[in-house]
Amino acid sequence: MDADFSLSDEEKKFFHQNGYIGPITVYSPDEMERMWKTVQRETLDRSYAAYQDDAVSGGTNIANYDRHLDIDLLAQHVCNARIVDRVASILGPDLLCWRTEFFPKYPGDEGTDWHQADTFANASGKPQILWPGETEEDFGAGTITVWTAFTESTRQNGCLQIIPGTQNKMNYDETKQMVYDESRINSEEKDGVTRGFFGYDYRQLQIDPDWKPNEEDAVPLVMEKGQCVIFWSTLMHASFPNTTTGKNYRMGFAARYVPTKVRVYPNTERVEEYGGSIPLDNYGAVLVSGEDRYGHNKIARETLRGTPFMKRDAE
Ligand SMILES: O=C(O)CCC(=O)C(=O)O
Repeated sequence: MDADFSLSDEEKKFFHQNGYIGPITVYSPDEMERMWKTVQRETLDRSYAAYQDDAVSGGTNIANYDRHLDIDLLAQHVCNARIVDRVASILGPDLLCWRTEFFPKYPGDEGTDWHQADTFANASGKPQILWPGETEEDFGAGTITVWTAFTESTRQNGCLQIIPGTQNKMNYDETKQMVYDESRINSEEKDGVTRGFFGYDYRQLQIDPDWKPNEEDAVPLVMEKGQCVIFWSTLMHASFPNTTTGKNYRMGFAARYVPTKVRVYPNTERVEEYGGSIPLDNYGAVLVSGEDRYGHNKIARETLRGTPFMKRDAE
């Protein structure tokens, strides 16, 4: 029988209290280094990317969404049993990976603003996921994010930070509008730290404009290359700036999961955010485990190069 990487009862308890679990080793550092070298080279070839250059208007990080739909090693990564079994222990066996994103921090890059994401309407102004019963006005669940360190992630090069236990109360209202301004990038100090949200200021979504995150309770997630952390997107999270010089960049790869009952990109043909815009014609959510008994979402059974996604079989 295949190895089972489900969370133990103790780990589930920790997760439910704290909203995260990790770091967890998915790959050895050597394995990760080899994999990242190949993936990095393959990202340069966009001939099969879901969002073609001529369609990705605006030159922003929206262009690095969903490369698991065309790069085999990333397709394998989102279906990796060490990840999927653990996420299934939280969300149940019928699971979709609905989005992936690279999060680079190069030397000199700002940290990421403190934030929580629920429907991911935060930048686009339109909910990207809705759980059963949720509407565009009334929601409250989020996604499970699995953030894997493709390179070593240290305080100096911009590791993630989280505030444990904050996942059940939103401090931000995603129906408010943030204003995109590219000139903001790397130029704003917040409480003595250079931070931003990829051209937005996340504070614009605060429910109480005078509220501040309790940074005294923040935990830095220092990770070896090949380790991941699993957290609710509604957990308060941020990252440090990369204050190193030279070549010490950190590369995070976030894979986002929801149960099949969730509607992904409801009534949406184009996603517009981060100064860019992508059409969803080539988009599909990936069934990484179990069955889709709902039929709410377009499912990608194979990558855009024709490689089947290796779903984890449900018992
Ligand atoms: O890597 C970062 O700095 C931010 C990541 C993040 O916000 C996320 O994965 O949801």
